[in-house]
Amino acid sequence: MDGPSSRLRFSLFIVFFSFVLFFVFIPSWYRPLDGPKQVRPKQLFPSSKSRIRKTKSHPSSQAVHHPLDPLTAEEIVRVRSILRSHPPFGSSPPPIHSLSLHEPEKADVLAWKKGDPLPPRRAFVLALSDGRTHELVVDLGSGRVAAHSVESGSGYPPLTMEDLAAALEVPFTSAEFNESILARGLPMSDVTCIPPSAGWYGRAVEEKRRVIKIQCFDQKGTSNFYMRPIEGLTMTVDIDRREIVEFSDSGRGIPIPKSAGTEYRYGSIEGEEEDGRDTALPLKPISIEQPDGPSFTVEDGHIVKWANWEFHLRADHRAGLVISRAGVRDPGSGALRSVMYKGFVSELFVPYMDPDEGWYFKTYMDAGEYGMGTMAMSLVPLNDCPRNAYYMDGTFAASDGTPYVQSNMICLFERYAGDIGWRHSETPITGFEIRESRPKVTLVARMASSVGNYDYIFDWEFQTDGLIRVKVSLSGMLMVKGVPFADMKNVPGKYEMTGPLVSENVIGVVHDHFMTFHLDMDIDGPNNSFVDVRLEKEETPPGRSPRKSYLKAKRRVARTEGDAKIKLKLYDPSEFHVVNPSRLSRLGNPSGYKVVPGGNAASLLDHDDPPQLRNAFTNNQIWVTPYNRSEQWAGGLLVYQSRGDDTLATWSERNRPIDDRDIVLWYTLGTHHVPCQEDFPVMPTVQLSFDLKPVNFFDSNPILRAAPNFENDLPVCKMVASS
Ligand SMILES: *[C@@H]1O[C@H](CO)[C@@H](O)[C@H](O)[C@H]1NC(C)=O
Ligand SMILES: *[C@@H]1O[C@H](CO)[C@@H](O)[C@H](O)[C@H]1NC(C)=O
Ligand SMILES: *[C@@H]1O[C@H](CO)[C@@H](O)[C@H](O)[C@H]1NC(C)=O
Ligand SMILES: [Cu+2]
Repeated sequence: MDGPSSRLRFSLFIVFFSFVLFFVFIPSWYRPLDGPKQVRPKQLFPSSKSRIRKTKSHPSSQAVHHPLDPLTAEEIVRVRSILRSHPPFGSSPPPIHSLSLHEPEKADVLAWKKGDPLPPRRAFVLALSDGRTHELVVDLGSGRVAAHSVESGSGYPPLTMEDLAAALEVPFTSAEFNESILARGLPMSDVTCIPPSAGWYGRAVEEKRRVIKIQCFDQKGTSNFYMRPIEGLTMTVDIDRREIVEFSDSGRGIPIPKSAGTEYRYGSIEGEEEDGRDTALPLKPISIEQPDGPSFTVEDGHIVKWANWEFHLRADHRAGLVISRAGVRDPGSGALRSVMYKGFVSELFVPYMDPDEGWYFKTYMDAGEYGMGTMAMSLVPLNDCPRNAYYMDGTFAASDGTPYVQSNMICLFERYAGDIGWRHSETPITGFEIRESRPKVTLVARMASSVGNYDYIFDWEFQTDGLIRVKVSLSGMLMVKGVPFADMKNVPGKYEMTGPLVSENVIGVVHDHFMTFHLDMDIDGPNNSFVDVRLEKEETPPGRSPRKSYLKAKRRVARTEGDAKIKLKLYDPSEFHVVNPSRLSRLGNPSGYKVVPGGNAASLLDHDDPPQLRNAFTNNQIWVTPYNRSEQWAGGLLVYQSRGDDTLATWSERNRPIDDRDIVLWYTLGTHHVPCQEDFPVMPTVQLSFDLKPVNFFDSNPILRAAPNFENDLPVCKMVASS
């Protein structure tokens, strides 16, 4: 194939695609790049007719087949009309901040079998009226509101797109803002702003109203405006009254960093340096071919069946991607055995480490404040997911209750990364001539969420040996701070640098990322126990052995929540098992899965620091709670400006029994991020993961009988001349 022309075709494709992406991206985050003209929220959400796109590729996605299927567009429309005739709301219901499936009782879902009538379809709605959060359960069958209460705890529901869009307009009507921008010599048309959440610090200005911060950037000469902060300019905006309640401008002496070198779009970066060298990497195209098609099926829109796995997959506006009813087939009995009732990312916590006026509040809780699904844009085919991927849409509700489709939000694909499933070869000295090896092929369900500057890629990777790897990859832009220095040698010793210089006049502020997963493990049924299998050093009595010490694995079953608050320790190691004490293997071992931590980090903030209080669920890496359908969101149901009165940490204070009953495992994956020059202008992905791995679940290696690859089964695909 002719190299340069294929590259041209590729770049045309990318240009086309980035146009599409840009178009989709406008409603979600920031003011359009063509300047500060007024954008009415209504324009951002066209009527349901134009937003509902019935995709030909997944015709069944709009019908309901399973109790856990997400609400369809038709159901969302019906919820809206039921709310409109709900007397307390009159004909105009207040803005809807959350509208999603109200899951049937777990017992009803477990009892349901394909072909049975579905349990009643219900919607769970959070609406905000006069600063009070209304929690409603809407019954679609009867057309009635089945429950309606007004929340009394602290915090507000997730922000709506309209909240964000409206808040972004506020500065552009302010004379003070106008004056600040003029003083910097900037034309208003070059200013782009973002709406970071304000956290909660108990300040008077945050009381009894919803506030958000607005900070701005100079977007001249780049699409990567994040790298050009107008430092020191921070506004606190009352979201509902649409007015600035605090204005702070302390950074007029700090230059706006240059635009050169900040661009990252393929079509905007020259492939050749001035000296004529082609700086593109010498890599030939790569793709995985499946000449016989994929080995998985997606039945009824949401049931994924692949190899020995079966699970329900759906999009959720808050969690992004939800895996339910995951089960694996036992190679011995052929039975489908339950592993996990439900798994999803419950909350994120991203605290920045800078106490300045314009920075202290940056302690984001992305799932409960913005919504990981709400912020998940369409995946980029061939790049976000390989050619052999299948795509699934998300159907969500806008704040006026009209449905819209987040197309290609989740992808599902088989992955062959050249890894080995198991192997053994025998050295000839034993007299055996053995070379046995099996390839490792896995199935990945993926979603990528762009919460402002950052991109979070969530993978649930299923292996045929029963292991589930949960992986989070971080990419996107750093949240950077403007400083007066272009070079380290000019930084005065007393100047407080809250992060390394990553470009001229730009520091990447040190911060953490924590992702807390809700893992409702149901190993062979709901009643499970959590076992801490501690490795302890034993010392040999003198004379017994030439060895002085060895390790012993000691099992301790956690009786109450207090026994299962785990801080990871390298020199006091344990395995963490979830077992079914009444399901014993052939050998009498309880059937189980263990959570296997990978690289991780813990929050080092003071426990009484307001952001840590609100995110006290990161005080331990592992928690175990008894199942309670109301306890889904680790940071609380209402997270925005919450005070930490409804978190996993407060629930666990009850110290409830957790032995041999339905339990939920919570795992927090984290990293400290000390930025470096390579993170500029866009970060290469950083991957973090943990595993859920069978332990005495199978009677022996479940992939013993897996076939090897043979040359004949793998035809080499030849390029067909097509144009
Ligand atoms: C900003 O200030 C300029 C110069 O004083 C003025 O012409 C313009 O109308 C102002 N705009 C707003 C939105 O106040
Ligand atoms: C379930 O959790 C909620 C919130 O923590 C709590 O109010 C309720 O009492 C719990 N129910 C049971 C049965 O423990
Ligand atoms: C699980 O344990 C509870 C008691 O904690 C018991 O009431 C229930 O019947 C058990 N369920 C099963 C499926 O064994
Ligand atoms: Cu980071």
